[in-house]
Amino acid sequence: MPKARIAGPNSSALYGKVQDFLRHTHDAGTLPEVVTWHELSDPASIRTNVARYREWERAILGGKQLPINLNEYAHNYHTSVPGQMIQWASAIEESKVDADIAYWNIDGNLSDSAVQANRGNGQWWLLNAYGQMTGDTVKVTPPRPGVSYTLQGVATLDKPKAQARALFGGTSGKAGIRFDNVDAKLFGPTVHVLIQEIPWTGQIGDSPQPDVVAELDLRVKNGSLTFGFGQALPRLKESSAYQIILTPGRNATSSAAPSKLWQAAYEAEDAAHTGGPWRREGPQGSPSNVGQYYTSGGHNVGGFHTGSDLALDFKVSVPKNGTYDLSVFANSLNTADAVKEQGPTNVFLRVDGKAEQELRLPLSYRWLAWDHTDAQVRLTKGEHTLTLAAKSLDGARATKGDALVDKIDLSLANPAAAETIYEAEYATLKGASTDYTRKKVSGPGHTEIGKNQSATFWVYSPDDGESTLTLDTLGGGRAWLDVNGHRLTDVTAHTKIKTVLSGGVNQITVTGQSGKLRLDRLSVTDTDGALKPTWYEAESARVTGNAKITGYPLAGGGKAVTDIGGGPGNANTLTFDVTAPQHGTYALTVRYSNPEQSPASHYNPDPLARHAEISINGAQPQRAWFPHSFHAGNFWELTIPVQLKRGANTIAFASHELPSFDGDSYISDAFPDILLRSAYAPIVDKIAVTLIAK
Ligand SMILES: [Ca+2]
Ligand SMILES: [Ca+2]
Repeated sequence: MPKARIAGPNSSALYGKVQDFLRHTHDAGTLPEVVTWHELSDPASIRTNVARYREWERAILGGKQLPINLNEYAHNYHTSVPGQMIQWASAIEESKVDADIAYWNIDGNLSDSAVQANRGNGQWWLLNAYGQMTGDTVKVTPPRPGVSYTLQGVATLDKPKAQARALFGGTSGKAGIRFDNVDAKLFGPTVHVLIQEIPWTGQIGDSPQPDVVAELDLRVKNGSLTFGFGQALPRLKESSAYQIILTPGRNATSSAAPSKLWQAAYEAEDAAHTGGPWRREGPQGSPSNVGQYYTSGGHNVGGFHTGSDLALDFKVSVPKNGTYDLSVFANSLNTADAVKEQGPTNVFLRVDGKAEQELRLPLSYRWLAWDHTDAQVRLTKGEHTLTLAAKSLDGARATKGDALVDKIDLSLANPAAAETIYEAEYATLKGASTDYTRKKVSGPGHTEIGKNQSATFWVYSPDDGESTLTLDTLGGGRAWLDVNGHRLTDVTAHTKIKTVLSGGVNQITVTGQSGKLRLDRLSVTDTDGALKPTWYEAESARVTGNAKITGYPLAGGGKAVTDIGGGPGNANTLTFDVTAPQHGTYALTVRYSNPEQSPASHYNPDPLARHAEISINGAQPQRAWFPHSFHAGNFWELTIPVQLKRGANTIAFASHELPSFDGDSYISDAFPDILLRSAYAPIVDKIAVTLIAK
């Protein structure tokens, strides 16, 4: 490999011996091109260790500086938590090094960023916001420079784009954020401000797009702008990260309403309880126990177990009548004896001893890796008791499994924010430019998109299904609209289109065709009724070979199809006969489960993705990957676009072990006793076929 890029010494910490390594490789002419070590420490240590290494480099290499890559950083206490990860990002950015999050848990999830099928947690959205910072970094002065587990941040100024951005977090309560030397020539006397929160949604809990905290215009005073959290703005949360975007405000309008009218969190460990067993567990992850997972309030409650009669009573107080969103942060180990049989552990939710609902608490690959189960409760203004119980009110039903509860989040969505606004001037721009000179635009301005230039939006959908996309333009050109790589329509003037989005994260791109399209914004509303899915149960489809129908309580119709796939050349398939009203592109939504899991290594649990070869009308199959769902009886949805013809079509699922890189050897021949690649498609409950857009 004559052009291989060499990195080293890749030690588990920055040992003093790295000086000997530098001396030797310098003298021998074998210096690596990139110097690497792990920072399995704390954010502040990055700053001091990089400075220490640069001292050695100055002494040994003279003027020469090697790029540094810290190729493992952060622990279970930090990963997934925006308020923690921003502190690492701040130290990495300030030290001007590259770094990679350590792989402590499952593979294929971008080091604890991706969750379920096609979804992201708070860390995913933090990294997405960080990745959208452009221009130059500017100096950030935190209240306690270089001290871990305090308020830290990263800030940038992009002059051609006329945007400044700051990402910060790591503390709770009151804090002031001040921007100094705000360039009057660039921003004008009035600056437009968007403030967002990126909350923690659990290690493996789905997160929507960042919440809007406020959108406003502010006059610059003596070159500065100040934001008072815990004063005019809400108090900071230790587990959240925050973003402030500044743009010129001369012609701005504030179109985005705050996402939530009210919110509060209640710790399970503080809730009253009756029955049992009841266990208050912790302290869990903390700065002195970084190997353990981050847990809200440091503690959780155990005891929702088969045979238990535990009930937790949360006393809540709400400001007005309404339908509130409730998130129960909970966890159970998928391989635990009590959990294995049923999958998700069921508990009963009550409001003031009434209005009972059954909830399914989430599964995980390890105890304490939190996720959330969501529900809605109707509450009148004032105090209420929300109860989580192991027994139903009539005593006829009971918890089966074993689950831990960390906290509940209660919030009231703002009806004015039902439409999510993505301003084009904040989008990821390729070649396109921002403009703030037009009056009566949404937000501070618009984006000009010329031929082959683009603006990309990262759009959240709560589920796989219909949304309405509205593009507001000021004319001037023509562009293509692509959703998840699929070309939907072209855009000139105001464009409204209903389309199927994937549950979780969607990439929506507007690419210039001709002229210069002035794009103001994209707005997205979760709608239904126009693009109706047609569902087909797998147990009613055709199975061949060893593929068979198996009973699962949470499957549609109580049944799903297993054992699709197997050895090379197998004929174990599942084929649906579907009818399409017209020729075109359809969203194929697969409700599936995937229980494929290798025994854990010394610390990595090893769930495996499964793949299906999906053939439409007998054509060359397209391959789709289905992440592990922690249990055969735990079903998720995943959507892929397919082409169907008018009338009768077949959609066939097959699978087999994929060969190694050489194209013809199989890892199962080399290691017959260790499961390394799945030979199976997921367990298929049912599929939906929906016209992709209208
Ligand atoms: Ca807790
Ligand atoms: Ca705009």
